[in-house]
Amino acid sequence: MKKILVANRGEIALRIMRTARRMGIQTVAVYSEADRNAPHVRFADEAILLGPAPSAQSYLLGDKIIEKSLELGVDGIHPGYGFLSENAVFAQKVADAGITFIGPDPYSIEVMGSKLAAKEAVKKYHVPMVPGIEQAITDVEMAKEIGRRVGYPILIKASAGGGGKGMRIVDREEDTQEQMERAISEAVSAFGDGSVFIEKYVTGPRHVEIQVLADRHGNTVYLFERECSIQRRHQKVVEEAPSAILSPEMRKAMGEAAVRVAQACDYVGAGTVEFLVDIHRDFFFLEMNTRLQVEHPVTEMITGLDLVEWQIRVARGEKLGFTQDDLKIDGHALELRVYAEDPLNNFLPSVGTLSRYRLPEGDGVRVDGGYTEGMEVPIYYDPMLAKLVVHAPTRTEAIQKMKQAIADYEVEGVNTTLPFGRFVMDHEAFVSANFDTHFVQHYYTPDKLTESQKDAAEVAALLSLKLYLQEKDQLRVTDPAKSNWGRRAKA
Ligand code: MV4
Repeated sequence: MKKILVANRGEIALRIMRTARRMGIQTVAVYSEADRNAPHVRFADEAILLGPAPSAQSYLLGDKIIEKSLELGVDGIHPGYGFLSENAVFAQKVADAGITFIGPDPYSIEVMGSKLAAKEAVKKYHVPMVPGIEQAITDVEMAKEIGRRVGYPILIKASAGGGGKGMRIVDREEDTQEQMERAISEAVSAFGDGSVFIEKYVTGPRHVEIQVLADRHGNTVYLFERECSIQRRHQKVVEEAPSAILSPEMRKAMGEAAVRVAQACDYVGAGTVEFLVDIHRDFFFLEMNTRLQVEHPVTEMITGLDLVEWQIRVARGEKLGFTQDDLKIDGHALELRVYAEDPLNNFLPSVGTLSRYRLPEGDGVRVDGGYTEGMEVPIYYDPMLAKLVVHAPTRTEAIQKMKQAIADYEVEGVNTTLPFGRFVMDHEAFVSANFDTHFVQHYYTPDKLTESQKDAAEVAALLSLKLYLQEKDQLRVTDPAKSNWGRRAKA
């Protein structure tokens, strides 16, 4: 493989091209009119303008991307995440053009793109699944029958859905008909496919996913787990590896189940198997993501592997250079997604120009980003500025390192989720690892952020006062812990 085109933008396009260049492979960027001066375009050896800013007129133009690839002699296309990454038709067209798709085969993408086809495929592989049915259902009486069998609440899910789209909770039998009609009509308008199925609703679950890697020679390994429960409205905000709640036995059981899911769809490359973990620490297969995920860096930090390098090597037909027994977890990694969103205003996108933009650095600090000072945040795409990733020997040290990195991260011109990240790092439930997917819902309100900012400001004020008094050697210093106005700062 001599030349790779990256069919993506922003931080992930840059991150993929960096590895390609290190491997001595030429890089081709694609871009929209809004991204003319973007770092991923500047970094690439060659770049192709696709069209106007909206994705449908640029980054989603699969045929145009293939046509340009053929003109430039591209021999591999990496889709990144989002856009065309889980489009089986695109993957097939790339292959038909004689170009290597750096990802799984179209068959794997197609099977895992349908929740029902996925359940059907993994059924014979002894993978735990949530009690429910594995067929599309339209009959309300049958739905009620299943509800009685598994117990309410139940969850109606769209087969074509994913990432939380097209789900409806049913608390009582009498609501079944109404919710089912809604679920079907939502699925039809969102996906053009009204197939829905039913699962028992798992309350207070954690979201734990397993990274897998497979070659074309029958070798599949798991690269341990990522804990992704800190999310809001199905948008992950903080991820970590390993999960603080998995025992070595559970890690092995989940890892081996994930490998079987991969084998069930003849998977090749890097993929992620999502599980729900309930309060009894039982785990259930949810779905498989057939792409490189946003949060892959935490896995890279604890395994020492470059996942993009292995995607490329496997796509070239190489064997995995290691076995499961060679893999060990080294330390603990955390990732904070830094979005240009306002955590004080319902996380609304915060557009503007990065009038000041300075990144934290240091040992065990990694920033995967696609922005520099002076750049504007475009409204057309995901507003993620960067992923702030830290790696330390223990979870406690990783949290400390993340707090310092957040403090060192300077952004002016747009609001970001950095203060929200500090709120998470400071929260007792996060520190004690006692949380589930409802963390944000349960604990976060905008006033918590202003409170903790005020607390921090008060502590700082007290410290500087104390230093001032000490230096001046005036009076006898009152112990701030005993004074009235110090009490709030300590709370
Ligand atoms: C569930 C569930 C509870 N019970 N399925 C949401 C995204 C999609 N991948 C599946 N999701 C869920 N499926 C059953 N039977 C709760 C969720 C869920 C969730 C899952 C992972 C991460 C965050 C979540 C937030 C809300 C609900």
